[in-house]
Amino acid sequence: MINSLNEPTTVHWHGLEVPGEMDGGPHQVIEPNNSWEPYFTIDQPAATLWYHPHLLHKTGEQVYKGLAGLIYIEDEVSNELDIPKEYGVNDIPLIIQDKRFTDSGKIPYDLSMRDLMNGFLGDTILINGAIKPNLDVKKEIVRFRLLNGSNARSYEFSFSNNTKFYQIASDGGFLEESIKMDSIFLTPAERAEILIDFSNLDVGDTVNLRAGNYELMTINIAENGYETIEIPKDLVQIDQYDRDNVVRSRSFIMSGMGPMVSINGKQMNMDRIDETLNIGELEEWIIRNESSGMGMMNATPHPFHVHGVQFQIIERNGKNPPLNERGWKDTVMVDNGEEVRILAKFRKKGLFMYHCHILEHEDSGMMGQFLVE
Ligand SMILES: [Cu+2]
Repeated sequence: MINSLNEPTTVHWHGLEVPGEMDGGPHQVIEPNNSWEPYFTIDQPAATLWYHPHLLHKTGEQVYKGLAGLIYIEDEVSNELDIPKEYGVNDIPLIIQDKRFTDSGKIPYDLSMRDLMNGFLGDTILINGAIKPNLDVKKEIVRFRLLNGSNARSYEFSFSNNTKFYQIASDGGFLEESIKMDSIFLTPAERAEILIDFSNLDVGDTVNLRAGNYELMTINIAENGYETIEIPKDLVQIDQYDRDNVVRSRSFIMSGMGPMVSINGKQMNMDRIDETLNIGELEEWIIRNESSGMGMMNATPHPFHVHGVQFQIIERNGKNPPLNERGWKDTVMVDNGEEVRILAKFRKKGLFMYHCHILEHEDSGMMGQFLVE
């Protein structure tokens, strides 16, 4: 990684299970005109991951200005699944980010008090850097890999004409079964792979991808497809963690507002290790959002991200998580007043971060460090 910027940066592999010193967190600073040569072995299932900077107090600005992209992991399982795989043709990445443009087309990152409270919310939503693009597809099943790469905005994605789709993967890989959906909600940093069947439409038809009522992209059924495949029901086998095997439980309470956001009453300190845990032990993390506890009206949901691991959600507010949250996850939305329980087994040693993925909250200090040894 060569840093040609005139400021320091880092490159974090979001969702990858790699040793702490290869993670690209706030400790792996690349100074201007310097380089960083991380090396690691990929040993996790096929997934759609991403990379972005993780410089202390500067992540929001650097991601906002454009330092982000997708990483695909493929394996025997993904190669053998009967799903679309042709990049850019029927296997299409969709990175969604919101911006605020000036009249001259610049995107200054100037935070108001409101931005510090809610996170930076743009007024224009981009897909792969384009405003309301058109996409030509064939009359066939198409796979979209969605990344909410926004600093703070969450989206409820759906398609026009009440078009249904099937979610086949979450943050860290394929779900056990495809799940029929009307819409999907993604908070910042969350990913989803979906399949949508255009084979029942006619050439010349259009379908819109929406976020709420906002039309994001027009999909044109431009030509006939070549082959008909069925959307598979069964996808992969996931070894479900057993709660009886939990060695240790920890609580993470997210609270505070704006510049005062904290986890367990603490703000990020590079010189303080907040949690120490043992490699290979199954842990239960109980994550609560108590930001609204002060009676604030506009408290926000906090997407909680853990580095160096893919985890399983076992409970959302005392209930089983929804079907599409039963696969591998590295980021979980925790709404106001919610409690989410996850099970995680850490397989790599080193120092890692956990934090809110609203980047203005992270930059304000809503982050902590854990050491796996
Ligand atoms: Cu937050």
